[in-house]
Amino acid sequence: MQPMIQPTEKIWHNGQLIPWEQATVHVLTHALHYGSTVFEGIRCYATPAGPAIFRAREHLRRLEDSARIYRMEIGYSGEELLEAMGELVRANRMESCYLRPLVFRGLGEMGVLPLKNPVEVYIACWEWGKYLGPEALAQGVDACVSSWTRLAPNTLPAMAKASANYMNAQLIKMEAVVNGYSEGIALDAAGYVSEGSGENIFLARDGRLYTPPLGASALPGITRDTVMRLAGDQGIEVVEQDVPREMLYIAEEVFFTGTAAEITPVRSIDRILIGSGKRGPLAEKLQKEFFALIRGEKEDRHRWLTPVRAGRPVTV
Ligand code: PPE
Repeated sequence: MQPMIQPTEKIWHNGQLIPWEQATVHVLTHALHYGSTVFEGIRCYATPAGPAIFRAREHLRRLEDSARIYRMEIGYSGEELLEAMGELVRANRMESCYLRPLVFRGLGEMGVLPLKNPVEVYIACWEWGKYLGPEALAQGVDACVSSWTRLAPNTLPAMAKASANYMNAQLIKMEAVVNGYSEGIALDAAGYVSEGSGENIFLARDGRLYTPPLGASALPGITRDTVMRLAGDQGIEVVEQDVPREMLYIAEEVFFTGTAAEITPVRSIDRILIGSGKRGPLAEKLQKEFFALIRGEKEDRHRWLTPVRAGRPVTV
């Protein structure tokens, strides 16, 4: 479910914590006109050792990748941004939250060529509950195959997490929601399954998991990688291959993965029940492992959690 934003005290901007109300931009900001923004979405979870950011380094690396693709200089190292995220979570006294680093071309020249516009870096955070509704994780969601195609290769680069890509995502999502579905699944330009508007997708058949390759215009999801590793740990085979649309309908299970969506089962697609129309055993097994890890109930064997407190005093 989409949260109404609850203001926090601070937002991080170009190296400083500023009051929430001051985190505004000019109407002639380049990004507002031409979509020139790259961003991340990262969860910080409550653990017995305090708030801990999940796979922070992998998310920040993807932010650097996105910026590089668009010839943007972030101006802060991954370590500096990691430090900034910790500072922000502490300053806002969040136990858990969703972090949103945003890097965009600011106010300067007007016109498509962005190279001289200043690059602005912000990090905000807020509380974000269950992405596809409170019951989604246990019951599964109803999805449809979108009439919109995902970004074609060599148009908007799908490996960059760029705001412009989310115009396509909005078309997919709006169409799904106005037609009574929770989410839309887009095909790639060749007609193979790509991903959801804000999630990667997996399906299970004969005990094996399948997920589209990155070449199918799918975002290199961090949760996608997490699920592949957790499946590997449990001896579940994961095959990255082109997925024909009809393979969704005959799957035993389908689930979405994403930072916001976590691991969300899909119970029907185009009103065809997936398996028995309930969360399947593989999704449940992976969810159990995932939630135990992020809650700090299981040893963090992959070193995926970065504690925010870690001996640093709270500075407000
Ligand atoms: N595909 C898309 C298009 C996508 O937006 C996301 C994340 C993923 C895959 C999964 O990636 P990852 O979070 O690294 O596992 N979508 C983010 C934003 C959602 C939003 O509505 O905003 C997210 O989940 O944070």
